[in-house]
Amino acid sequence: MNPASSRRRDQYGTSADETLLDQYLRLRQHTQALVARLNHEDMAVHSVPDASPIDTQADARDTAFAADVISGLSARHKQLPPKFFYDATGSRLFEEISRTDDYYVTRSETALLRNIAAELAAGIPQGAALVEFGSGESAKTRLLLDAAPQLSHYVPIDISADALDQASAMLARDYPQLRITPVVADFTGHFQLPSGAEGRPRVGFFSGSTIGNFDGEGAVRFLVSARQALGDQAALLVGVDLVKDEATLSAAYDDSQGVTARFNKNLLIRINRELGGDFDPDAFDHLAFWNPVHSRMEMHLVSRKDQIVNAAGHTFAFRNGERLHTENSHKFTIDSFAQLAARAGWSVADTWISDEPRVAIFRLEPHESNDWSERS
Ligand code: AVI
Repeated sequence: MNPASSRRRDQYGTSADETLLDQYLRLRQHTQALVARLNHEDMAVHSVPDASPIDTQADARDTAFAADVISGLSARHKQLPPKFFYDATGSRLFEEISRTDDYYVTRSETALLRNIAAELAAGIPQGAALVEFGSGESAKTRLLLDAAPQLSHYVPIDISADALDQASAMLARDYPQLRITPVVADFTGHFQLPSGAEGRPRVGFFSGSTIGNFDGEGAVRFLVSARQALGDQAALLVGVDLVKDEATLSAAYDDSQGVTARFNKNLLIRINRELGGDFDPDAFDHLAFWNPVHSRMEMHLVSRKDQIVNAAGHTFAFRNGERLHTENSHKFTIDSFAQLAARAGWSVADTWISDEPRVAIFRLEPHESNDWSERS
């Protein structure tokens, strides 16, 4: 019997696992009931360019966070979805990462976007809506907005209300002719666009290699949802990180200034604050490594000792050296990404590649045949 499971039995007896499962299932049921009550109008945020985005799903998201923490920390291989990195501090730390010398992804992609902005803009129809998934501080968006004044609507979608709030206010000031309709939503689940984006051509924008944070099935699900939300006449611009040498990748996910380590540990601080946890972030080490089998960088938090941690009303045992898996960041080849897109009903219409360290931007268009939904 391993020490973690014996400790858990000592404290809770055999029924502890059942209790955990019961509580998790109850929480899940509660979350599903909350989400089920939301209708199309609730999911959309009505256009108020210079006001804070309306967040109608906050309760459901809080409950989902607790449920995911309980199930993720109870699993045999402890894990948490990376979407929970992005509270206000996490979003700020991510912006800080993207300014480090080691994290090339943002720098390479921004330079590429700047070079090809006119070409991208030439493919955007008059009066189109730009729909951005995971917009953050919308820094790269400005390159598109500047190059494509024919855009009439901008729909930034982000899980972080704080980031969305600030970015929308700044954009409303700088692009007064643009109708901005921010949406606070978890776009890894089902989402619908606000009514302002209906009846006009739509261009999706999913930059920053965020698609790499999904697993294969999650990426296909997202691309299918985007395909449904954007419609048949849409285009989708996707920024993707490419497979490259291990040293460059490892430095990017364990930067010499330690910002990525703080970003990773901030997840524990968020659990402490929002779910009454008592994690000691100093009792965990940041770990990042290349997994060639799955073509991805992985991030983990490694327990520095045997320890018991409380969070979300539950108790979790960590063994010395035990890992909590916090993020996968998949890296693609041109072919592997085209294959992924095809599974979701998209064809690659154009590909642009940056200077070293190389990232790519794909312009996707719906397959001509209409049978894409059956393949999802
Ligand atoms: C947001 N996402 C694409 C980043 C990535 O590269 O996977 C998040 C990140 N994790 C560590 N550094 C940056």
